[in-house]
Amino acid sequence: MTGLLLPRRSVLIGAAAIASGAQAQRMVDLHLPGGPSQRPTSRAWPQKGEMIVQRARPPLLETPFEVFDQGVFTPNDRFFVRWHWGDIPTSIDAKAFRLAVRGHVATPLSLSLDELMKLPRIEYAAVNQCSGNSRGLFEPRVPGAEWGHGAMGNARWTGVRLKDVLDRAGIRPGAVAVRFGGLDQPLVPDGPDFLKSLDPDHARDGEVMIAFLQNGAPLPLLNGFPLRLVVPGWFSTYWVKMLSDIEVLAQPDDNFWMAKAYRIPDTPGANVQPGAKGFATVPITRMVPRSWITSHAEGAHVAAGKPLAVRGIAMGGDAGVKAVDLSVDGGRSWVAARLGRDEGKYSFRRFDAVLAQPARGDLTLLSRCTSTAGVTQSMDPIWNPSGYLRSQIEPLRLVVA
Ligand SMILES: Nc1nc2c(c(=O)[nH]1)N[C@H]1C(S)=C(S)[C@@H](COP(=O)(O)O)O[C@H]1N2
Ligand SMILES: [Mo]
Repeated sequence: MTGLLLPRRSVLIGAAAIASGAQAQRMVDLHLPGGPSQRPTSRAWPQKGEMIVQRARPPLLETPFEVFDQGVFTPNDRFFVRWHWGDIPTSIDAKAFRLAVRGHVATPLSLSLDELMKLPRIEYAAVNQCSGNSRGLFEPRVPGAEWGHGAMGNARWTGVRLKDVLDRAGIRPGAVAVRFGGLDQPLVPDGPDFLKSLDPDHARDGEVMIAFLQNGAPLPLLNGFPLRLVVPGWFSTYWVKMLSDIEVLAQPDDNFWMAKAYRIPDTPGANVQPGAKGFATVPITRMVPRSWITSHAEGAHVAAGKPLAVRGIAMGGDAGVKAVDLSVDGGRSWVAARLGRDEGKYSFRRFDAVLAQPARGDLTLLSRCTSTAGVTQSMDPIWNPSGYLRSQIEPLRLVVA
């Protein structure tokens, strides 16, 4: 049975395929305010359809936004890709692959995929969103990958509980962190390997998953074949891909990716004044509510003289979607949208509404999500120097003609 779920053959992507990843199909306008806004797309990346190429090495591939209008789940071949280092295995032998569990444990493990897949399975939908999703919309602009809104995706993940694997190894008393590493390597000799940690209690919450299926199929290589961590409700920096090493630590994890990178201001909404310095920081962790209208592109023309049907997607962050409201008057008044099927609290949720006949001229539509935790998106823009956690209401400008 496991042979059906994971290919016995190696998954291979050649250097030539990676190099040709930059071949442009068309240009897409991401409507980024502070600089170049056009990006090329490519279909040349292995196991991927048309993707926006933000960077070729390491691959940073953005999902064209219209994909989010096509369904509540993001197809694997359109799912965004982000790696920190360019040295990614182009071939994985699923038979030879082992997941190590070591460090402050009673019994170190080296698990084959077959052994891992004998553990009880869990499955749920969850949004994988980069901490820097929508960074390119920050004003003033901040350095980093200038993503539009497509550094996110929603999938149904299948795997085993991280808890079950950790309990097999037996975490010893005094453990303070569980650290995860993948098969990718730094390109430069002294570059810090990409490692992320969770608290032992979080790691053992029964929800954090070692996933081997994404939307019912083996993970695409660029999304972490054969195994990745899924940390539902948390930003994807913790969702370590090509997961090969789990190390239980008896001291805090002070590696670069925990202590220096992926930190946000310790202020309400992670917001500081542009140029601010010397503020305390904390690691970025939980996601917050967001919503987007997907039925219309920025600047689209819609017909005057008839009601306007709109639809979109929302996420609650670390909770479900309780409500989505829409406004055509800059947020003075709101109408409730109809929510689509509930696919679970960590999933995207669709919404739609038919708005009263809009007046001719420019029309700005706003959508606002409220999570089941009672958090509502705000109109106030967020700014921080790393361009993380963008979550304000996103205006969509249309022309009624
Ligand atoms: N091994 C490994 N896992 C990783 C990363 C990485 O560089 N190496 N990047 C993380 C970050 S910051 C993001 S946004 C997600 C991207 O997941 P995706 O490429 O499947 O969309 O992978 C995460 N897991
Ligand atoms: Mo990320």
